[in-house]
Amino acid sequence: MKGIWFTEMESGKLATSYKVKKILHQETSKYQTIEMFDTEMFGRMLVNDGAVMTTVKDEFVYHEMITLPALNTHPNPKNVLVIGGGDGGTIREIVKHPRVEKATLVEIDERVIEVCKQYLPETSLELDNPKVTVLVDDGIKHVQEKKDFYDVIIVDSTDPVGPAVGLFSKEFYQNVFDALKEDGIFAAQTESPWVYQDFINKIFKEIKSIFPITKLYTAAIPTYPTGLWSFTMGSKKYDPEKVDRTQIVDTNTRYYTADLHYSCFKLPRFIQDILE
Ligand code: AG3
Repeated sequence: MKGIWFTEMESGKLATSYKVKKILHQETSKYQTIEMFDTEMFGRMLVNDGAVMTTVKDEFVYHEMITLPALNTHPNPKNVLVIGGGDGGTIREIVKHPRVEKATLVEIDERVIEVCKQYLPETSLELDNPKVTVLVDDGIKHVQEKKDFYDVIIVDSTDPVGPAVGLFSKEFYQNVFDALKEDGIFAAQTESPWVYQDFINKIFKEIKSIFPITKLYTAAIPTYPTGLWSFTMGSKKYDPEKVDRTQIVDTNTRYYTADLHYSCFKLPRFIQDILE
């Protein structure tokens, strides 16, 4: 294949390649390698430690789906926390929501924020919004220190290897539970059901042992390995599938809709089986 290609390797077993128009940035931060490519198929692409984090063309799917099912399930999501997500896409969707008053981003790697402010204005544009506080800090520590504080917590992490491992542990989920108010909701990205069956089974059970209402949902994301992605929601009080339709706000989305709010929880049988 001619020209420059970037290949993401998944578990040493699957390779997905993208034709690169231009290498815009490459560095090694304190935590990881950070690369920005301009790709032919998906536009500018952020890659951390060799894994695609987000691209201009398909980022809306992930950022709408990691935030809006939880935000629209909560009747009053005033105070929202995002752990990870230094590109700002998750924050952008949150501040669009009319019931949100304050959003806090806790990102461990300052360089991700800076590189995205320079090369990904599409996702990072709301990081300077007056409703938003950006903290360069460890999200694990942050939730340990907060009690009964947030309405919604979104964990926008990378894969469960390297710096993000602690964001997929039972202790962490318990701290998230305690950092939420009595009717709080948590949502996290939980990887591909084609690759991470045992992992999804384990963390789903852990979250379920802590949160009274625990649900997995999926979205189709072309630039994450296998293209099918899962998210897990843990809720103390509100059931996302029983939300009154009038509570679902139309925030000018491109993937999420009120119908999809309910249908994303309807799982194919092989995914239901993973959760058993
Ligand atoms: N969230 C990354 C999800 C995991 C992608 N995994 C992979 N490509 N192997 C990135 C942050 C987006 N705001």
